[in-house]
Amino acid sequence: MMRIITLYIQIFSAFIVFCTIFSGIASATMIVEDLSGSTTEEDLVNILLGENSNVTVSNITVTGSNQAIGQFSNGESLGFDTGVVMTSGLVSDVPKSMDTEIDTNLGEPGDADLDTLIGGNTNDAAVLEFDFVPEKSAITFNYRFASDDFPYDYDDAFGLFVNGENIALLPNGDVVAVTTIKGTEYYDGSNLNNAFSGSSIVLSAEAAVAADELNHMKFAIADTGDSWVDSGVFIESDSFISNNAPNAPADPLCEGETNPTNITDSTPEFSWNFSDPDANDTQSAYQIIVGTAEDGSDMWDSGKVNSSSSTDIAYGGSSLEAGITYHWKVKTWDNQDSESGYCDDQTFDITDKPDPVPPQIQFHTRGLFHQ
Ligand SMILES: [Ca+2]
Ligand SMILES: [Ca+2]
Ligand SMILES: [Ca+2]
Ligand SMILES: [Ca+2]
Repeated sequence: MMRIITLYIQIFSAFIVFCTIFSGIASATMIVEDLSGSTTEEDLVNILLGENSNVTVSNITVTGSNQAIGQFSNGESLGFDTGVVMTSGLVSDVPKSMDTEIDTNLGEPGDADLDTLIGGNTNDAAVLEFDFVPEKSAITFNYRFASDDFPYDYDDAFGLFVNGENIALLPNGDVVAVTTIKGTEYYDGSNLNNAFSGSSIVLSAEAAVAADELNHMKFAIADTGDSWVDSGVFIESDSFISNNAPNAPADPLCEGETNPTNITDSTPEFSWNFSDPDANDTQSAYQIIVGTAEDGSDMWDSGKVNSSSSTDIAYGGSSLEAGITYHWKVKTWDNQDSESGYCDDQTFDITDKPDPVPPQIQFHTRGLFHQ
């Protein structure tokens, strides 16, 4: 009997520990601070830039309510802990529970660029813009669009205008808005520890810019159709960087040769030279595909392999046969995770293996030797 009571106590204790841990995770409330407090516009931009951004910023301006733009922390559920939050309502509403409908008419005007982008009439726009000089000719950063308007289809939208052109796009090329995200693979309806009923997946924006020259960046979010039921965007801290994608890999070789036709190795090795316009960048990953036709991957697709190696990468696909010309190519990622294009189409041929040396010749030779 005592053993059973002890067991019950152990189970109960474990349950308490579990509940404590679980409630600890669930109750890590997001912390926000809008521009009506001590957070400044410069603080927000510094949060986005981080240390190795290779970007210099000037002329920062905010349009809209100073309660609609701010910074956040404790954002782990989003996939990034800290960053900048902008909303068509109140930043102070964002940490509320998911089932709270956040719904503030700020009485602010919309944004003309967003009107054009979404083909509608926007209201309660929150806009952050600045000039910047990047060291390299490309920029990237990461964000999530979120909204309480997903159940209603009011097409609240987010735009990110670099030199006037919107670069906030879904992977399928659509603009970032309620109706373009809802029902797609880019929608995430899970509880991300904030008031919005749903969000996009983490999205990455990229743009070509003029290196060492003045460029202009404008983040804008707004309600569409009316001013009610708010939307927001979370932009990851330290994610705004200037970087060039690597060039296609140079000097692709198979078994140390260009397009060899006499390969006898059933797992031939590939090599290439990593190439990047940014002098000090290095390879962080590669992907090789091998097929029976140009651009094919029916024999082998290595997938993205996180590795700095670019020599002696052994073939790892289906069995190779003689008499077929195989096509292959490789692409790489740099240390800032930007992706190159594939190298030009390469080929190799497996040759019939030479016949094993017939035993009778050895015997004959030995016989001659003994004469
Ligand atoms: Ca909600
Ligand atoms: Ca709305
Ligand atoms: Ca609103
Ligand atoms: Ca680079």
